[in-house]
Amino acid sequence: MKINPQHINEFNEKHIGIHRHQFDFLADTLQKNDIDVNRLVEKIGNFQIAIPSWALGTGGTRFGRFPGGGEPASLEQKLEDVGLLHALNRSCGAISLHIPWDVPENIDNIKGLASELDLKFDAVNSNTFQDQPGQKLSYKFGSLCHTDKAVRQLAIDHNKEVIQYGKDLGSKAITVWLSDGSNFPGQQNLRKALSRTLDSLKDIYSALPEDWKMFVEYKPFEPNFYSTVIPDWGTSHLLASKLGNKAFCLVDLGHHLPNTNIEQIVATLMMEEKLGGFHFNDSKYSDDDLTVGSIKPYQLFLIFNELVEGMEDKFSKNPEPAWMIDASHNVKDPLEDLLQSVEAIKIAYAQALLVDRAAMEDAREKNDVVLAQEILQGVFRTDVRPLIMQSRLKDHAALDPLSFFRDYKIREKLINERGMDSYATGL
Ligand SMILES: [Mn+2]
Repeated sequence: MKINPQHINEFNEKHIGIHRHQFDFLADTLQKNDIDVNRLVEKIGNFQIAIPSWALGTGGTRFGRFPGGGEPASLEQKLEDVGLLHALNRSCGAISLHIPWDVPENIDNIKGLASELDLKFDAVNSNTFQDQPGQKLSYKFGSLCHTDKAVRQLAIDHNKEVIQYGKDLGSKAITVWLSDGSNFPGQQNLRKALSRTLDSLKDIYSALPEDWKMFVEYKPFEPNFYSTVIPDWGTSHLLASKLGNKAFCLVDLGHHLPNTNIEQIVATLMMEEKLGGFHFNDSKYSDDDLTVGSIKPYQLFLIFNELVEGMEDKFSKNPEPAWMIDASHNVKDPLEDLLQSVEAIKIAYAQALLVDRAAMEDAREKNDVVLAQEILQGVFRTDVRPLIMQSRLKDHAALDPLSFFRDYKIREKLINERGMDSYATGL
């Protein structure tokens, strides 16, 4: 199904009155503080977040799955769902594919559909954490780190194949996340496992086109519970540094132990010009894959504060990171969840843009701890939603995408079209 632009106009007409009132009040206040509101709104509108193909279906846990119907059953339908989101908020102009869940059968058709929906292809993702039907060798005891050279080669070849699919589609990066590790002490020679992983990554890296990037993701545990080969940002950074200047670290918010200072990791990686990609989600305990900003919105803001600080520093050579949501859970409508996630990201980004950097630095130079906190929290407590709505209004998106989704019964229409039993490939 497609969104009729006329319906968006009608919807916005209905809500424009209250929006104007709220926006004018905020814009007036900001302008009195010498903030260029038009520039701010433009920046917020330009910020695009890629949607992963696996977030479009209901997620599951090892205990079960409760799909709500109308899920995309093909790659074409996944693109259509991201197209729907993008039409609603004009902020999801890219999709991140996962091979082999999303192998394109006809590249030209897929590219044509993507351009029709105004979508780009973000980083492609390889999968060596599960065996595929008919696969001759198993990843049960690892992939790029495996003791058997033939298994390592299978995983290397798969990654090179993923790069080839990405080249055909116009992607510019590959994300490598490994589940490799061990469940029990003594199971794995930790030093050799890391060394073999580095060698395998070097082989994949050699197949990377000149204008591509490789993102090395890390995770402290799960599915392996004693050790993972790339457990933390330090190991990811070590590998990315040894691989070369096309390799970068990828920070996934859910891939940290509780209370890790993620904003500091972001700052460190940006200092080293090695922050390449970002996976947004939220969690209470670890890799919970909950809606971005649903549990720790202040942490999200503090992370964006460091990201914006790094991005606005004209001396920083860190490339603009690839932004992507990486979440998938059991109880919400996946499209509603993604709309909420994008909104939370935009709110944190907009707030970070509002931080008075000069005043912050001044407070820091004077060791005025109280003032530094006041500046940060003053921004965090500002309701910036009218700025985000204004950017959507300018971009012909829905003022309130979630309300539009419900008012126009989009899920019901998708269920009518695809049925209750359509199933999205993924976890
Ligand atoms: Mn991730």
